[in-house]
Amino acid sequence: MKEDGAQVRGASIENSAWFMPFSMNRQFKKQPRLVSRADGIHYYTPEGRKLIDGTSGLWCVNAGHCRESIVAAVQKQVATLDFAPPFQLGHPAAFEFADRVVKLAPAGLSRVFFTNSGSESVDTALKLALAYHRARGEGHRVRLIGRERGYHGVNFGGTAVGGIVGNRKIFGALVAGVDHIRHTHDLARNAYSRGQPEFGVELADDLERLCALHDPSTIAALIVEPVACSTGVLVPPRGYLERLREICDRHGILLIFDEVITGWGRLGQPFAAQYFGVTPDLITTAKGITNGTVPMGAVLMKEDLYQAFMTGPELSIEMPHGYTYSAHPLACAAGLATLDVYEKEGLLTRAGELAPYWQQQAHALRGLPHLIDIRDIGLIAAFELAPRPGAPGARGLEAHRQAFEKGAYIRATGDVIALAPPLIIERPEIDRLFEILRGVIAKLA
Ligand code: PXG
Repeated sequence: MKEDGAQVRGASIENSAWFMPFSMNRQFKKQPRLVSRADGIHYYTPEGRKLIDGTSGLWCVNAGHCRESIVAAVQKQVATLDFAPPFQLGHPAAFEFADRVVKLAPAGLSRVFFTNSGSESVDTALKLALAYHRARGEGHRVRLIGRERGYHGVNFGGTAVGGIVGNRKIFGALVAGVDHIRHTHDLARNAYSRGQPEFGVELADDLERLCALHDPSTIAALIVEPVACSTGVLVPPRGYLERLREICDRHGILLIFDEVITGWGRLGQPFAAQYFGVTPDLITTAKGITNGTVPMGAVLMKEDLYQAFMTGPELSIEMPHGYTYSAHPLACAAGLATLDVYEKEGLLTRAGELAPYWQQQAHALRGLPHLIDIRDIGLIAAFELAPRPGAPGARGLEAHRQAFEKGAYIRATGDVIALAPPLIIERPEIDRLFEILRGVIAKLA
């Protein structure tokens, strides 16, 4: 089997039918990078080369790969109850898992709607926000506000409230009535911040600008990632999320935290809401909810949101929304086993214990060529490279490829390298990951 050829296990990669997501299909298929096995914090290539997983897969395998108890739970479930319809029927694990999930949520977020991905969670939360206002006689609240450089998945609602031009521009008008507040990234004032940057709390006031423009009574919800991870790890300035909460309260706007990445222990608390001490009205999540093993997402909501739907005749469907695979038995089994691992191993708080060391080792790379910022929070770090003149993104891509050769899987979005390893990582492995990254950055042209 060769990695750089067109043939792996008899399958032609170069001419493969697979239209790969968010990938450079033609380039990748000529020079594929494959993994065929994983264990703990490592991936293995088909030739058996070991790679440190620097980004927990795609920010989802928080407890590390192929954990025995999760594997066993999924195997047992698939052989017992492979599927159960979630509309007007249930299976025990769905109710048990829902109750376990909300126990870990910030106080007051006591109900959960299951989906199959982060994108579905986001669109579900946006629909819940609109329907909630309507149920309370405030159907005039129809606008949805996102933030520049936000990523909220790829469905229509999430693409519309998202703030990445490349993801939006080719899909037409998307969803009507959407606007965006400014992003918080400010290298001039905040480069090389450790944890939350000092400057930028006033950027939250941009929400007041949109309230003045549209009238707050037309705004249903604001959705933000507590830390915007996909667009290069943008850590919120101190006081910023608190101020967003105040402004939303002042104007009756629902605040949605998109915690698809920041949920499940990434910052040292089950959710970033608890880490920052700011409680949103809804939380969207996915990924780490099943340790990435079986697709699943969830929307957590405050009790009064749920109760607003539980009115009207009892013989009515309170929420005309849901998926064939909502609360899929395999996902619930994986989720329950995942929560057991998180709890037994203290993983939902472990990032807090590792963070000081992680931060110190990350910032030790300061001074390498082309590096213009290092930022971190919890068990996340980002390294921003100056774009190569005339070729933005080239250095990031090159770093990703070189790291793969040198023994680490890392993410690059544009010229920002992002790291977020499994929460089971040990200090010597952190050292190894940064050593590989140091070597890679040092050699970039
Ligand atoms: N919201 C947020 C905040 C996300 O990070 C989604 C929604 C969508 O989730 P699904 O499960 O539909 O993909 C995400 C996904 C990256 C990367 O490298 C990040 C995501 C997905 C793929 C790659 O930063 N986040």
